[in-house]
Formats: sequence, C-alpha cells, structure tokens
Amino acid sequence: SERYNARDAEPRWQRQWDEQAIFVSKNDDSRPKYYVLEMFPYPSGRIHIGHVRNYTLGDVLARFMRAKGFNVLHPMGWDAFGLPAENAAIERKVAPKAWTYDNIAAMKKQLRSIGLSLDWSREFATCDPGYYKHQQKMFLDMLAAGLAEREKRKLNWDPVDMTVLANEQVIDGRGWRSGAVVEQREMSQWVFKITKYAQELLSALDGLDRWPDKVRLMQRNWIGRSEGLLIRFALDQVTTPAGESELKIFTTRPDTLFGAKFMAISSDHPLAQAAAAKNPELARFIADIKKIGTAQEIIDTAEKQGFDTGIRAVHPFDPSWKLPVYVANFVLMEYGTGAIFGCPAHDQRDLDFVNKYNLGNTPVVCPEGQDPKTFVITDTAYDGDGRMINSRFLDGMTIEQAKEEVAKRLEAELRGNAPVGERQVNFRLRDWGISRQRYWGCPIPVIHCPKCDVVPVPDADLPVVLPEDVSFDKPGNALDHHPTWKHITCPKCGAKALRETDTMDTFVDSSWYFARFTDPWNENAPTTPAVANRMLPVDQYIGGVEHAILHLLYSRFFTRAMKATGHIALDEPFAGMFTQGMVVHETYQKADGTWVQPAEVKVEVGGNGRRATLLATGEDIQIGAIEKMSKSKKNTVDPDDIIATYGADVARWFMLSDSPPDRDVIWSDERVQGASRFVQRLWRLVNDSVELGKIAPATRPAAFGPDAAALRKAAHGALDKVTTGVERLHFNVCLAHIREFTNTFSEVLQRPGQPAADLTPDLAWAIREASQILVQLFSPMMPHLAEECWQVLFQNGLGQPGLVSEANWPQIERDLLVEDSVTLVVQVNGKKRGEVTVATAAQNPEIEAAALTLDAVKLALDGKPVRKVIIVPKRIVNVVG
Ligand code: ANZ
Ligand code: ZN
Repeated sequence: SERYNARDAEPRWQRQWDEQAIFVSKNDDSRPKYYVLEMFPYPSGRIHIGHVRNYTLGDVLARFMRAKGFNVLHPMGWDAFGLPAENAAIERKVAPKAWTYDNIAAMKKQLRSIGLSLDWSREFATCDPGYYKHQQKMFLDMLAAGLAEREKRKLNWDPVDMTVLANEQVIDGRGWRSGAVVEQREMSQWVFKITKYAQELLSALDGLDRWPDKVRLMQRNWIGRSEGLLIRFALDQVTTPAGESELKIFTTRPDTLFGAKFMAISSDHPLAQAAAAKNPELARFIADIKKIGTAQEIIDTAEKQGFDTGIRAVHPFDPSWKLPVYVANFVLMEYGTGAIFGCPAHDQRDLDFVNKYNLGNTPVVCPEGQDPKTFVITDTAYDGDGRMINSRFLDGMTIEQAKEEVAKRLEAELRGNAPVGERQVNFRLRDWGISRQRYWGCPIPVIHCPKCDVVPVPDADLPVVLPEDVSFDKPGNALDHHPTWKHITCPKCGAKALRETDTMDTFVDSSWYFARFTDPWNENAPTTPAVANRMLPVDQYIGGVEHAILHLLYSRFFTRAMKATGHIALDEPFAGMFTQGMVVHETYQKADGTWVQPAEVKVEVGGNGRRATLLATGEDIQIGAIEKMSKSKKNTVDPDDIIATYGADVARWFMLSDSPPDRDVIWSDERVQGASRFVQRLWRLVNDSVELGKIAPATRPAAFGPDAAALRKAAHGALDKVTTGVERLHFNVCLAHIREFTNTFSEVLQRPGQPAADLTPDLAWAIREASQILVQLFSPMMPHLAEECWQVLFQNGLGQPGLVSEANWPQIERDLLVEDSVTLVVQVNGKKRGEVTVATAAQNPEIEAAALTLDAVKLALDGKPVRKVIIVPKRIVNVVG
C-alpha cells in the first residue's frame, strides 16, 4: 500500500464530518448527556500551539464519550471583547469590530484544520449583540436583586491617558503606557456582590471532588476566610486630633495581645486623615507611600514604613499600658477595619517594622521543648504552635485556649454599652468591580438622569448596542468621547440624561458562556432553563491554570446569581475541572544575543551532545533553556506549519504522547517526526491485516487456539486500559498501551510461515477483530487516519460501514482480561532468593513444589530440612528451614 497522505485525507474527512453534521448535538436527544468544554479562545488573530493542546485534550474525551453512547455537547465560541482590539484600532486604524471578526474567521479556519469534533452550530462571539443583549438583561436582573450595586472605590487613575488602570498596569507608581504618576481617585463603580456568596463559594469547594486540589486551594486562599476578634482599643484623648475615643482593630491572634508593641492604621483610615490635617509632615509621608499604588504584591514586598502619629492607644487589659499609633504602609483600608495591633515576635511584617523603628519585641508563644527564659526573637518571627509566656493570666495556655480566654473576657467587658471585643469572620474576597472605562466591551445598560438618578434601560430598548463610528484619536474611553451616543432622554421623566459609558469587565462575558451554549438560539432569554438545567453542569472543563482563580470563581458566582434571578437551577457550573500544562520549547540564541526561531535552526545530535547551527549561514547557535513559548524569545512553533508539514493527527498525537496532560510538554521536532513515523506504521499495519483478516469466517468461531487467544487477550487488554485511561484523562498512558498493542499485533502479522492460505479460521477472525479494535483505540486521538483505516477495513470486508467517528466503542470481553499466570517471590527464612511463575489456578502443593525445585532455594537451605512453607497468595512463598 501507498503511504498515508494526511494532506489529502484530513480535509476530506473534515468535509465529510461537516456535511453529515455528526458533531451537532440536539437538545431533544434522549441519550444521557455529556458536556465537554475547553476554555474558549480570545480572537487574537492566530491559534497558538497551547490551543492545539487544550482542544485536543477535550476532543479526545468528546469523541470517546460519543462512542460510549453519550449525547456529547462540545461547543466553541469566542471571548471577543477586550483591550487588544482597541490597541489594534489605535496602532493600525482598523475598527475593533472588523479586527475581531476577521480574527475569528481566520482562527476558525485553523481550528477546523485540527479536526476537532465541535458543534459549530452553537458558535457565538461575546461581542455579538445577540449575546451581550442577554448579559445586559442579567445585569438589570442582578441590579433588581441587589446583586449589582454602585460603590465608591479608590482606583488608579492615569492623568495623561485619562483612564483607570488595573493594578497590574501600575509600575513603580506610574502608568504602564503614559509613564505618568498615577493618582488614587475615588470613583463610582459598578460592582457585583460576590461577597454575599463568600461562605457558600468556600463551602461548596469541598463538593468539587473532580477539581484539582491545587485549584481548590487557590480559590480557598483567594476567598480568604479568617476567624478573629474585633477589639475596640480606647484612645488617650489628649493625644488625638479631635477627641476620638477609640480605635477598632481586627486580629486573628488575640492570644498575642501581651506581645503588642504598637498600633498601625492605614493611610486611608479616618484617624490618619484627621491626624494628617494637623501635621504636614505626616501628610507628606502619606502622599509618599501612596505612590506605590494599590497592588497587593507591591505592598507585600515594599519595605515596611511607618509614621508615629503621636496618638496613644490603651491596652485592653492594662489601663496604664500605652501603645503608639503609627500610620503604616502595610495596613490596607480594604481589609478588616484598616487598623491593627502589632505583635512583632509572632508576625514577620510587624517584626520588620519594629526592627526598623527600634520598638523591641516580647515573645508570648514559646515552642514546645524550648526554655522560655532563653527563647528570643531577632529577625524571624515565630508563628508556630506553643504555650503562652509573658502573658499574665494566659501563661501556660495553648494558643487556642488563649484566643478563647481573651475573646471571652473582652466580650464580657463593656465600654459604653458595647462589648470591647466581638468575634468576627472576615473574608479577603472583595466585591467584583466590573466597570471599565473602555469602548470594546459590553455596555452597562443604565442611564444617569439628573432627576431620577440611575435608571435601568427598559427591556424593550435592549441591547444597548456599541456605536461603530468611534474614533481613537483621544486617549481614554472612546464611548465617552462619542459626540452623540451617550445623550439620551430619561425613560422615566423625559429629562435630558446620559448613558453609562463604562463597559463591563470581560470576565463577565466568560462567566456564563457555558450556559448560553446550551441554547444559543433563544432570542428572548439568556437560557432556556429546562434545557440549561438538563445540559449543565459542564462535565469536564479544560483550561489553563492561569484561570484557576478569577474566571472559575466568577463563573461559580455568576451561576448562583443566574439561579437567584431565575435563569438556571444549579449552583456549580463545572463538575469536573482539568488544568493542562503548557507547551514549552528550547530557546536559541545567536552569539550577539538575538533570539532565533526554531524553524531557522538545525539541531544535530553528535558525540558531544546536541549542537545547533543557523540553517541560512551555518553559524553556531547557542541552545538555551526550555521555556514557555513566547514571541519575545521566538521559541514558538506555528500550528499551521506543523499541520501543513505533518498533518493534524501527528500534531495531536505528539501533544498527547509525551507527558501527562497536566504537566508541561516539551516541543521537539525529533519527537514530532517519531509521531509521524508511527502514523505510517499504523497505516501499514492496518493494510497488512486486511490480507489475513479477509479470510475470517463471518461467524465467531466456537473456540480459539493459543495464537488467536493470545492476540485477543492483547486486544481486549489494550481496550480495557485505554478505556479507563481516557476516562481519567491519562492520555499519555493510553498512547503507551496503543503502542504496545501495535507491537504485539505486528509480531502476529509478521510471523514467518503464515501465508493466508495456512491461516486457521480462528486466528483470521482474531486478526480481523484486532484490526477493528486498534483503529477504534486511536480514533479519538487521530481521527482522520482512523477514518481512512476504517474505510479500508470496510472495503475489504473486515469492518462496518459508516464513519468510525460514529461507531460505538468496542465491547470489552472481561473474561479475556484475567491473567493466567502469576509470579511469586520466593524467600528462604525471610530472605528473597528467587521467583516462580505458576498458573493462576495453581494450588498450594504445586506452588510449594515449584519453589523447592529452584537451585537458589536448595543452595540457601544448604541441606537443611524444610520445616514449613508459608504462602501469601499471589505474592510470596516463604520457605522456613
Ligand atoms: C495581631 C497579630 C499578631 C496578627 C500576630 C497576626 C499575627 P488574615 O489571616 O489574613 O485574616 N491585619 C488585619 N487587618 C489588616 C489590614 N487591614 N492590613 C494589614 N494587615 C491586617 O490576617 C489577619 C491578621 O492580619 C490580623 O491579625 C492582623 O494582624 C493583620 F502575631 O493581629 B494580626
Ligand atoms: Zn429622569
């Protein structure tokens, strides 16, 4: 037979799948549903190799579940709003809409060339008015339900670009594009009240047992629940700016109260503001520390700084004990009460702080086994377990006991009419600010009326469509600059009013697309609840770990919000979550340090290891570290090139073969070529099997001889292992089993003295069965090659008509899986001396006899009589001499 020609076969089968619409899933299908979803792509312009991996993983599962008889939903769409479209408009003068839809068209063509079993009938882009119309409706539903609100927030404002910046866009206190010193501005923002669900989003993580533990942990930390105590410290009023009487703090370590050395408040705390009004030096200090912006990571790593306000607080257990109140750069207004007491011995930040300002420290928790008299803290705070010391009535208690004791005492103590201490649960999670001062996003459907304040856009006027005649000549929000768009009359009172010009965070768009896929044809509502409730949750979601926190948390919240507003009846959108690893590649550098693309380099393996030269000039190229593919280091490979050279099946097979799907895979040309050779090998093998399988009898033989039985056992063994492997997404393991079976099968076919004429009917029958099983085994991974092989089998009378993509997964014959021999370790007086292999059915006397005939056993016994033999079934034979 000729070589398999992927370039010819792949588009042919893709057309055929399309024409027969076999991947279109019907909502009224009575089979059990299975929903496979990969995170939908941003239409940047080109598919990258990471997409190929992501979608291949999902595709294998989708094809497999389809063969197993499920009504598989495997849709695709586009996460199409976002900043790059505006940047393209600025840099290349193309309209964001045109740029986006052009990219979608180009990428869709690329996706098709990978041979994915996608239901394109459900495709949409989040920038389609037909999609965001429903998002606007849900926003209004959430507004009515108290789940969307306006809130004043401090934001990073770039005075040159006239825009709000995300924390990540503030670098050393300056705007990432303009370089202008960023200001903190208080502005009204739209927020979603995700904090209402903080406890529920946390508790429900326990039930998500098909999610990676690390993702659940990341979400837990992000939600950040902590139990602690609110304590009202009295203030020494002589020292306060305006007679303030108390300072409320939140602590998770009330046990450490006797180790307190100072109090610290955020620069945004009202007390700090009041003090600064009377103290220019403090005001200057505050202005200074604000320059680093609001990004948590920056605050965490910045040097701890403080300014003594002169205010003094009174220790709650000792009226004569006064603590200085500092304004400090590591206390955030947004958490707890924006104020703390500092216990340097047991908190690293506090320790760094006191070491800088010479405030000293007193350890109050002593680790078990340490002598309290010699236990000192210098540079490293101790946050471990131990017993209380230097703490008066708490001494000798455990931390837990001390926390409880302090809470009890302060709860019981009243000042004014209120208790001094109050237990409180705090969450790190903040409400989700969704306002973006951006054009290319979903317009927030409200109107600001001078008389009626915020007025929702009436349902009949939805969608609020983005205008297309926008200009990007001025920095800032093009929607806001539009000459007419925002001017409108108030739907309530008819007065002149203004549209909201903020658009929604693009994370909103991706927080419900999986629900829209269940019925994207419904023009009247975001979902058809009966359908959505049947098709959801997504059974297997697959995507990058970079979305482990925000996207997944927002989607979990949004699903609950949709439930609260009647669009859906479930809480958790993703029953199974899988985070795939990255595709990484070696880097190549010229002597002058410039990076070179892999395609321009020739790598040879010689005696001294790998050596690289530039194809064009032959100059030496340095092979650098293996890194995530990136444009800056040029270590990318283009999926189009790979598919043009080797075909999609090779790319798919390679992606699945080398590493477990959740680990990084190293792109390697040598390995890709290996995958390409394997494709040809399978093709030859299937063609070779035809000649022998052809003569098989139509009916199944009543009995199988040893050769046939061995082949059948190998086929069903591989089938069993691949089946469980795919179910667990252990694709690399599946591929190894397919390779192994391929070897066994070729040995059978190549056995000498086996012309077709001499073949026994039972072996011919087993060969025919094996060839079908083999093709089905690799069909989820290499669907085009499988179709081609399936056709060859059928044309030669070995197979079934139709597409392998539509064939049922083969039935495993379980009785073929039983191992017929077992190997036991043989010990003499507990020491291993050898092994025996016996029939699984062998009885103890037979096993004993086999063990005693071993030379090593005779040698070890050294003529001594055997006193007894102990047999641990299927594992050990111990001879006691
Ligand atoms: C005294 C203390 C002693 C604390 C000690 C810790 C260790 P989590 O677990 O994250 O809730 N804290 C409270 N509000 C803060 C704010 N707005 N900005 C910065 N830090 C703040 O952390 C709670 C602890 O973080 C609190 O307990 C408080 O310091 C600090 F040995 O109080 B602790
Ligand atoms: Zn009005």
